[in-house]
Amino acid sequence: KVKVNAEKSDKTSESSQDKSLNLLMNDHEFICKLAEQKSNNQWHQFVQNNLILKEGFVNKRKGLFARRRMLLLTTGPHLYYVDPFSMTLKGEIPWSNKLKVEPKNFKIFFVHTPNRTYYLEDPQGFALDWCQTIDDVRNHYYGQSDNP
Ligand code: 4IP
Repeated sequence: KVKVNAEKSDKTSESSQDKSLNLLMNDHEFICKLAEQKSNNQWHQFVQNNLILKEGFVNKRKGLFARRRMLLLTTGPHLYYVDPFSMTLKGEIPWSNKLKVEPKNFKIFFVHTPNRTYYLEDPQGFALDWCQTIDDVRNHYYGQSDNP
């Protein structure tokens, strides 16, 4: 079983906000959220029983073309991407302490990894939100020491 954090939070879980990241949860909250995800979230099948922290459609550009993908940021951490038409897992952006995000504008953001930069577009214009959340996850798992 995956545990996000041993720290206990006094906050009761307010599941209203989808956007803000709450990695500090106790075991009970974690188990409840995972159970809920398992029964209600169609993307659960792709995330190896990890908890989805943020999900959303993006256009992932490679070469000339962009492909529409469901991007799933989960505990682990992982960044999975799924083809929503064929409902198949297409890949994963490899995580390490070297992973860095860079917002270009409200729609476009880059995820830099040692071997590749992923060009992503959030057509709804929440690129900054993606960057912030990925950064939070990065700091949670790897600390802030590698930040310039
Ligand atoms: C594909 O282009 C898709 O963009 C793939 O993305 C991508 O793989 C391929 O790059 C790229 O050639 P076409 O669909 O136009 O052929 P996806 O896997 O999301 O479908 P990744 O996963 O690596 O971005 P290569 O170099 O990985 O094959």
